Amino acid sequence: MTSRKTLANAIRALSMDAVQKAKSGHPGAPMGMADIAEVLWNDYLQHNPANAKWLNRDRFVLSNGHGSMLLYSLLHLTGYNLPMSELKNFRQLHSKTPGHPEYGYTDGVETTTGPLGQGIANAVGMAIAERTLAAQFNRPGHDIVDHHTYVFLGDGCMMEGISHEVCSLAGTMKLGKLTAFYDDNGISIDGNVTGWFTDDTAKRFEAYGWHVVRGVDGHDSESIKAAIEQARAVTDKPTLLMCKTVIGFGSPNKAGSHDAHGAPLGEAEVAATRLQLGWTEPPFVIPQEVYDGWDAKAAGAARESAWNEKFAAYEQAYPELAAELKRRDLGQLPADWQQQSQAYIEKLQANPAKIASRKASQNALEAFGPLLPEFLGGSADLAPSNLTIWSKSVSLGDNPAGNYIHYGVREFGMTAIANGIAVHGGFLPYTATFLMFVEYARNAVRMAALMKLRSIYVYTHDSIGLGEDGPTHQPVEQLASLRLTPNMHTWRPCDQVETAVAWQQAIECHNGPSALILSRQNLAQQERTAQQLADIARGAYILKDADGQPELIIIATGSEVELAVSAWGRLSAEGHKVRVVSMPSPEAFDKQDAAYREAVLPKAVTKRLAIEACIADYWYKYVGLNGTIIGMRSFGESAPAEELFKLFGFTLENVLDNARTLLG
Ligand SMILES: Cc1ncc(C[n+]2csc(CCOP(=O)(O)OP(=O)(O)O)c2C)c(N)n1
Repeated sequence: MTSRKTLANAIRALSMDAVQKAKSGHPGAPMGMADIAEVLWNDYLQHNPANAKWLNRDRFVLSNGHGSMLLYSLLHLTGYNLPMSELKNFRQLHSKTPGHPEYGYTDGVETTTGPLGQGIANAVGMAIAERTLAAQFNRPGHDIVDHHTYVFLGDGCMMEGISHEVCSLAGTMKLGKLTAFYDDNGISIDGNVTGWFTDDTAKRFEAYGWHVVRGVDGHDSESIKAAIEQARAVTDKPTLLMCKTVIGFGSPNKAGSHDAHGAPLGEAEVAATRLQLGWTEPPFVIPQEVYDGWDAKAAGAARESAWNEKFAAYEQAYPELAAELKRRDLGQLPADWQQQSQAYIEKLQANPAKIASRKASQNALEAFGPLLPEFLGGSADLAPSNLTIWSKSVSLGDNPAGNYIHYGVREFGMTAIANGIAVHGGFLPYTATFLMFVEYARNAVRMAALMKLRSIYVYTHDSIGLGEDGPTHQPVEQLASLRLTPNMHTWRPCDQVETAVAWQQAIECHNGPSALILSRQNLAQQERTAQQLADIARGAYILKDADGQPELIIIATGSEVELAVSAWGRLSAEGHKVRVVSMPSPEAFDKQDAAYREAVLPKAVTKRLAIEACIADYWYKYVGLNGTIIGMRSFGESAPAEELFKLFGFTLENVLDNARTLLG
């Protein structure tokens, strides 16, 4: 039988050879963590290489994503759809082996990692999802959802602030099936970490309420095994395994040094490492007995078919639950969704109300929530302001089968945890904070967009309209930057009807996250025909119009639509032909066919005015260089909202002045 060392050396050889061939990459971490990975993957990980999406698989996350060759080696060796040609193509265009693991590119890559600290956050999300799904669906004698979440992380992840946010929450939530392997090699890019990272990490995690196993020899399989056993024995706390490893293990001149971190070892050192490891094969050649030692295909198929039998028994006993679990796993909406959501929107249109869009959002949750048990909501300690709790919200703290997470003041952690929940499957996460604090969550928002995740962001207090809290809390540039993020779907609704449509569209969106940009202040309801109601979902539509070709088009979003409509009334009375376009989602509008876009914004009409209480520059795209924008060009101020709207020109008089100047 092939020794464990030889099995681990296969990872080392593949990693150093792939990095060498690519002329870039990180050989050190894969070489250092190879022994740990070998024990975890060969002795513990419950997975099936033939079905990377098997519902009950253990989740594995490489938070130190720079060590991507570790994961690619594991997937290749254990039998996933990742042939050697892909390893030879490491970091090349259209390969399944990009520089960092990318969700959706490679079977078996559970999440995109690379920005340090977010993989551990995603893993916390996966562990929350597993426990919640289990609580919602398992029945006595039927443990259908029952898997572990394992995560590797290094000093970089530990230093990142987000690791504090999420590990603190994981401790509080007692996520007993989460096991983190800390690659305690004492090295980061700049060298030995003693100059910049001297925390007592074990004590830190104990303070969070974690179970910590100290002194794991990351190169001794018995020590690793014993540590994993200890982790599994403690079921009411997440476990951190403090694994002492040597970065670049096996490299005679670069092991233990940052020289092994982020560059190829070099031809001569690769040869010397082969000698030291006793690895005699040429690059990208794995002996059959080594493949045999790693092959997880038969065991994986057996595991999944055993689970399938369990599921069949569950289906027999609980047919409705089983069907519901399948639906949720596939991310499908309930059969009556279309009809019910549409009926709600029509009802709102027929029953006008002047309410804040954040309140309208809560009403939408109240209407849609009963249809969507997959909702797993939460807010970063702003629930009473974000209005994210509805009458059937149940905190996971009170009931493990609940549907609401009190994330605490952890915007970045919350958003990255939601990413983990989304990739786990079975849930539709929504999270919330003030729009301003998207800044704190920014990179996790970007990762959700990059991964095209189904995740909904409720961002309230959307402009200077939040008033007295002042410029620290008043978003200016945030909305535009969300709109500029690829795969992001941004909605800034103008009344309760557009808010419900925004929720509906976000819920139906399967190719990226959606951001709902909501007001603190009340917004008047607009009148609409059935056609106008249907056109909201197209991102922009004609809300008010003139007979024939308009002389002027006013484009507005959210709280500024009211102003545009008032101006339209006055200008029309003066005999001008004016059109008002409500544009809750420019991105959705841009995706409409050319005929629709031309019908709403005819190219011939060049007199255009945009009104939005956020950064002005975004709107040149729609008004052109000769157009006029009433928007923000500075940060806000602390004062009541009405005074601020006056100060910054969001008044009927100013809109009329600008419109008249354009009309000439
Ligand atoms: C948020 C973020 N900042 C910086 C980097 C660049 N970076 C990649 S690896 C690394 C050092 C990581 O050190 P460690 O986790 O100890 O990894 P090791 O050197 O042990 O492989 C840095 C700074 C990154 N990937 N993500």
